[in-house]
Amino acid sequence: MLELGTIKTTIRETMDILTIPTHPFEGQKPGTSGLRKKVEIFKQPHYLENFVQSVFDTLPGHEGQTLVLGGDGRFYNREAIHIILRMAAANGFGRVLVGRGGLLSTPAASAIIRKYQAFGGLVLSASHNPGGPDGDFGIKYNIGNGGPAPERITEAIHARSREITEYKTLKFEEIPLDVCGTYNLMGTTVEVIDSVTDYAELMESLFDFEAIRTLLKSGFRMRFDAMHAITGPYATEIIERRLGAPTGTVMNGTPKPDFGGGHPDPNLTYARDLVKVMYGDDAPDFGAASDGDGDRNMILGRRFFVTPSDSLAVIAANAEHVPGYRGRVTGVARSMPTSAAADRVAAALGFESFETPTGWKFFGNLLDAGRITFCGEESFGSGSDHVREKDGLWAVLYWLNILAARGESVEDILRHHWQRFGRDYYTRHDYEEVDATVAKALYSDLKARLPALLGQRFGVRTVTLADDFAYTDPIDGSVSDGQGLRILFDDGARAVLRLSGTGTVGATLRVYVERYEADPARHDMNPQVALAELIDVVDALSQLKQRTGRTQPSVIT
Ligand code: G16
Repeated sequence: MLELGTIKTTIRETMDILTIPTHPFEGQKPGTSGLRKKVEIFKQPHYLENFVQSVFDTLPGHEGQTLVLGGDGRFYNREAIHIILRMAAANGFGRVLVGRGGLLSTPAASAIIRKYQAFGGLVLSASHNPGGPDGDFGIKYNIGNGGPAPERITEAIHARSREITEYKTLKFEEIPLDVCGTYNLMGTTVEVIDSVTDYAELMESLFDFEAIRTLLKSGFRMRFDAMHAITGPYATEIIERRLGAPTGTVMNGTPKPDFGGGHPDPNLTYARDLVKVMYGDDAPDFGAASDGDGDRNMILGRRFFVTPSDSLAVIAANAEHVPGYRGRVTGVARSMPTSAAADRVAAALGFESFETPTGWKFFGNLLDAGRITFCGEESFGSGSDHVREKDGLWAVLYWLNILAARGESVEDILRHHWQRFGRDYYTRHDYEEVDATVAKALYSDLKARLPALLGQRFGVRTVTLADDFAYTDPIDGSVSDGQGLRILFDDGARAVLRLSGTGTVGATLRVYVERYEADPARHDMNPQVALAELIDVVDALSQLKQRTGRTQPSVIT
């Protein structure tokens, strides 16, 4: 290990660039969406710096270019922003666009990278994971198309982090992050920008704001839960100021470093405040929530939950109501564990559909090539080619646009959708913070059993395919294997088991099951009942409950 603390100095213009010796840290491997760890790990001397330098070292040609920088405002965001600003200047970036207060939602960061044709961006977030001193922190690099870096880049960053011996920074007072303006950081221009206006204008260019305004004036009531996270200022500007919803429509709208002590994950378990309103007496017509960094969304009607898989299908099926998408849908993509509902829409309406591994980065090539217009995941993410991230508020506005155009309730829209395309019953069971060794053994044991499952019968179903999902990108031919164990049955039902790539404690096992039901007379079942048999098959094959010692999943979505 190198001795830390010996500082070499060189001169760049009028200031000292400090070259700080360091040593590699274990485990700086980006997961499904960047590097996510406990705050205390990130706060170790040199930890964040090593990762950032590893990113810069793998980006040839970044000198003189523009970097976008911002985060979801969680604990340690501000310190991290200053560390990165100094390093970006010392590494020769020409300009850094930083969100005011160091804040940028993930979709806004993507929009800013694209609008200002930046070289790339660093987004500080651990998404929906809890924040605060004992919570999680995270960082990821987005490329010039505005999307998460593809695997070949994240692998190069990881490789670099394993051999790093020094990083560059400089001595500089902190620049004032809370005031928009342009500052000279010893030769690098730092622009503190307000991304809310840019983002709101992008949304106005896609949706029929006039129709939504009329809807909101007509007695239609809605609530949006920002979960004390980054979307608050964006939602307040768009939903309350520009669309005229009453003050208070946006709940928990002030971002807090610890998300008010909550878990900023928009699902029925964690978005408690919203769920209480939407399932209470006198519930509004429409409810929605977004997560820590603003890229996830949950859609609710009055006492009615829309699964993310169904939401994507409804979005794809209703493009003719939405000005930004009318007449120009080329295709739709979903992650492998997401239900096949969107595929059915694509087949019926005559556009392409794709099945990619979990992770938004896998949509980037298809979007860039114009092969898809919409994409989404079961993990409460949906988006389009307007940016290269999933976009929580975008989905909410898309739904409002559909509601305004169709004049039906959320529930009626879903019921009519199922009548037309059939219903894909779907659920996901998560087992969080499982002992990592137990989880890995369980996973590899099931994987080893897969070949023997072919042709086996489970109740009314026979296995037609059992494999570890591998994906060949149709655009660049790159292959990503080991993406999740799947068991397909002859009636179109399916069970999937994956290890999450976003948790920070132990391992999270995810079980996803679905089955198709064409008959509208059978569209009223409780999904947990409709899918109980399939859940039992996964449990019997993997011995999940016995091996993990869990009787219940931590979260059911
Ligand atoms: C991230 C990724 C998504 C992925 C989700 C869950 O979302 O961007 O593509 O579906 O994690 O991944 P996993 O199942 O591996 O935990 P986010 O909102 O956390 O950035």
